[in-house]
Amino acid sequence: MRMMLFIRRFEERVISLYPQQEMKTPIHLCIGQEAVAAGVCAHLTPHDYLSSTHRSHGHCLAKGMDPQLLLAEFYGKVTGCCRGKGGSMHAACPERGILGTSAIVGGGIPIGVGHALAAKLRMEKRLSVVFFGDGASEEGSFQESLNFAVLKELPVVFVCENNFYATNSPLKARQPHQDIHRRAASFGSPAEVVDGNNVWDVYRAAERAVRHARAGRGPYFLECRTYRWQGHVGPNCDWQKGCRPKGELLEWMDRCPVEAFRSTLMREGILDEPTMDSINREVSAILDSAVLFAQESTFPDAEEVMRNVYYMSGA
Ligand SMILES: Cc1ncc(C[n+]2csc(CCOP(=O)(O)OP(=O)(O)O)c2C)c(N)n1
Repeated sequence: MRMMLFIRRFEERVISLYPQQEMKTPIHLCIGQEAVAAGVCAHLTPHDYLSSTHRSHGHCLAKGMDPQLLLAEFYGKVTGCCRGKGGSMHAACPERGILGTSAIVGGGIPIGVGHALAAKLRMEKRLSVVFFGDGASEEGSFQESLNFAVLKELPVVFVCENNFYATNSPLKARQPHQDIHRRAASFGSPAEVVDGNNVWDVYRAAERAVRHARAGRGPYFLECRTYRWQGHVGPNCDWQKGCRPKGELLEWMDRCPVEAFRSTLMREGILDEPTMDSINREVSAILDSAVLFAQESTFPDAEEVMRNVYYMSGA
């Protein structure tokens, strides 16, 4: 509950601060999709690998990344996770197993499989979890990666966040059926579909997947059906531009993963208002100090441009 709320509040802060034009990065928000990040990452250790996409804030936070490092990166500051050079689409946090996220659609999938291969060859007990979208599942790298992971029995959990859109293109206009897990199963990987807005369902499915991969039985595929509330990129929603029907958005907003879990916990007497208030206050305080840290940090100096960057001199 706390992690889902944290991701939601983190992104709401970004929405409220973005118009000040101090953040030097495009942003792809995951509001509406929090249950997938929280439900899957609850099973991971800091040692496990995670790879992700242009829409990675939730995954990185749920994997334990410090929000200060992420926000400072958005502001282009030297204290950011990539010293201000990566922006929101290229978050990294090696000490939490996030070696780098990729804005190349489908690009993070083979990289995540590579992490799993390395872990297996080194006989390390660590998993690789790969988050990607429905759009990425249509890239050749998806097919090749799945095939290779199954063939080599690699410890990798593939998590497809099927939010039914790639930029503005709906899945139903791109594929004859919407069952991405069926395509994964055809490679011989166990594959299941879950309600990605139900954190408890995601949690239990991820538990099966992680147990399978940790036991050395090869990859496992999860298709989590969910929905993003904001537009593809930027702080605003996009239904007014005709990118998708308002009714569809409202239906999914009615199924808010954060609110659904909060009310279930309340109904079952596991959570009460005072506890919820104190979680809210705690989250707010962490975000206040992260924003302050990011805003007050300095910009990188000019020499930083070439530091840790691979380039060919004279080319
Ligand atoms: C190889 C490649 N092709 C196209 C793009 C442009 N692009 C950026 S995001 C995106 C859609 C991705 O959709 P999906 O994988 O479903 O992720 P979502 O944005 O829904 O989270 C596209 C086509 C890109 N970044 N990389």
